[in-house]
Amino acid sequence: MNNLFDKTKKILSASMAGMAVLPMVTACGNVQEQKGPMNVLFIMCDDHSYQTISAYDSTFIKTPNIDRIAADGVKFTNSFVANSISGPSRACMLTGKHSHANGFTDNSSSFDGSQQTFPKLLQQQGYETAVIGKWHLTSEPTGFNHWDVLIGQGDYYNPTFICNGEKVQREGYATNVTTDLALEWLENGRDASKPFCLLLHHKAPHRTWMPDTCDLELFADSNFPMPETFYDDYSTREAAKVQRMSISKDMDIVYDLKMADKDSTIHSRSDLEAWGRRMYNNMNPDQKRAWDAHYDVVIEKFKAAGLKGKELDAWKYQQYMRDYLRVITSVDRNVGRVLDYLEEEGLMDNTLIVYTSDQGFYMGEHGWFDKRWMYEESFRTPLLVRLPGSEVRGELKNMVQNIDYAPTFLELAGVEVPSDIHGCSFLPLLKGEEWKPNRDGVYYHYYEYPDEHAVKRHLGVRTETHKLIHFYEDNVWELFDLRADKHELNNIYGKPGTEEITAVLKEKLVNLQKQYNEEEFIAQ
Ligand code: SGN
Ligand code: CA
Repeated sequence: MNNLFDKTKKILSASMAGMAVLPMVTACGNVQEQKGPMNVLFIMCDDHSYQTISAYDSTFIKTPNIDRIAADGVKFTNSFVANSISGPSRACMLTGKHSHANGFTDNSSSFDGSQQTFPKLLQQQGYETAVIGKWHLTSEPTGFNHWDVLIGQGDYYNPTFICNGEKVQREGYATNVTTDLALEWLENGRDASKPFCLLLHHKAPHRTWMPDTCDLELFADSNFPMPETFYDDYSTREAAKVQRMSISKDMDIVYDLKMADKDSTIHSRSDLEAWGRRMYNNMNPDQKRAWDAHYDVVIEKFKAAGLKGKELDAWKYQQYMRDYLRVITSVDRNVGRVLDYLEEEGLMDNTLIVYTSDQGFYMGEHGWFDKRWMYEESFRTPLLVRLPGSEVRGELKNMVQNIDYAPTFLELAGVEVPSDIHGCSFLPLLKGEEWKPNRDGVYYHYYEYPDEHAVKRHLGVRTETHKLIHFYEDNVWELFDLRADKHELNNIYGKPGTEEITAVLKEKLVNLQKQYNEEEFIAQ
C-alpha cells in the first residue's frame, strides 16, 4: 500500500499540473473550492433490481455495503434508462446519447468505438481511465488506458477476459475476480499522478444467477412474498400477452433453476437443458463439489415433491429469488471490499462513487423475470451517488436518466459538455443546487424484437404522473396514470376523459423526438 507521504505528493503533482478545480459543498450549503481533480468510480451491475437493494427496499435482502454509498450520499428514486437492455444501455451511458444517435440499438449491434465517449473526453483532460468487467459492446473498448473485459455476457465461473487485447482465463467466481482486478489496477496498475475514472462493471446478477460457492446455503429456508401482480392477466396490454419472460412458462427448470440431475431424469427445453448441463461442466472439481453438496439435495427434494400448477410456480419463484439474492450477496460483499480499499487509501474524500445497474429487473412482478419494457420495474434503475464534500443526503425524486451520467462526470472533471450530448448533468442536484433539465419528460426507445423474450419494439415518454407508450409496429398505444395505477395494470389509452392528457403527452413525445433528431419514429 502507498504511504500517506506518497499520496500527498500525488495530489500535489496533479493539482500543479493544472487539473480542474472542483466545487465542494459545506455543511451550510456554501460551495467551497477544493483543489485537485475528483476521481470517478462508476460501479455498475448487470440486471440489479432496485427491489433488492436495502437502501431502496428491504423486503428481500440487506445490502449493507451498497447502502454505505447511499448513507453518505444520495439515492435517486426516479432514475431511468433510455433503452432497457445491456449493450444499448451501456452505449447510452458512454456517449450520453439515445440509442438511435450512438448507433447501438440492440444487443446484436457493434459499438462504433471511434465516436465521442465520456472516458475519451476525461482521458483528454488528463484522467487515467479503465474499464474492468462486463463490456458487452462487441467492438474493443476505446478511450481507456486499461481494459480487462469479459467476452460477451461472460461466465460466472472461471471466466475468460480480454485484457488489453489478450485473452486470459481466470480461475474463480466472476464477481470476486472482477473486484480483484479492479483493486489491483487501483493499487498498482494506474498512473497515480493522475485522477482516475474506473468503470467497474460486474456481470452479476445476470441470468442464470449462479451464486458463489460460499453463498449457496444462504436463504435456503427463506420464503419470499410473491408480488401481487404475479398472476397478471395483461387484460389491457396487448404486447404483454405475447412476451416470453414468464417465470411460470419460460423460466427453465434445468437451465435457470439448476435442476441438472446426475441421472438425467429431469428434462426441460432441449437447448436450455443442454446449456444448463454445460454450465456445470465449466467448473473446477472444488467448485463442482460445493455445487453438488447444495443442489443435489434440492434436486432430490424437488423430484420427490412432484409439483404442478401454482405449487410449481411458487417453487420456481422461491428458487429464482434465492439464487438471485445469493448473487447479490456476493456483489454487496465485493462492493464492500472496494469501499474499504478507498477508505484505507484515503481516496474517499476525492472520489465520486456511483452505483447503478444497466437496467432494472423483474422480481416476479407481472409474473416475469428479465427487463426490456418501459414499465417501471425495468425502466427504472437503481442509482446511488456519493459526492465527497456534499452534505446533500437522502432521496432525490427528480427524473434522471442514464444519458445524464456522461455530462455529470464531465462537469465534475471541469470538461465542457459537448453540445451534441442529449443528457443533462445532474451535478447541481448532488450539490444541493437547483436543477433545470434540458427536457420535458423522459424519452425511451426499445428495439430488440423478437429475440428470445418477444418484447415488441416500443417508445414512449414518462412524466412525473403519466406514461405514454407506443408499440409502433402494431400501432398500439398504452397510457398509464402512475398516481392511480402504480403497477401499470390499467391501460387507459382511448378511454373517455383521457383526450387532453393524451394530447399533452403526444406533444411531449414528438418534441423529445425532435430534440433528439429521431424524426423517422415521430409518433402518429
Ligand atoms: C441473454 C439472456 C436473456 C437476456 C439477454 C439480454 N439469455 O441472452 O435472458 O434477456 O441476455 O440481457 S441467456 O440464456 O443467455 O442467459 S442483457 O442484460 O445482457 O442485455
Ligand atoms: Ca442487463
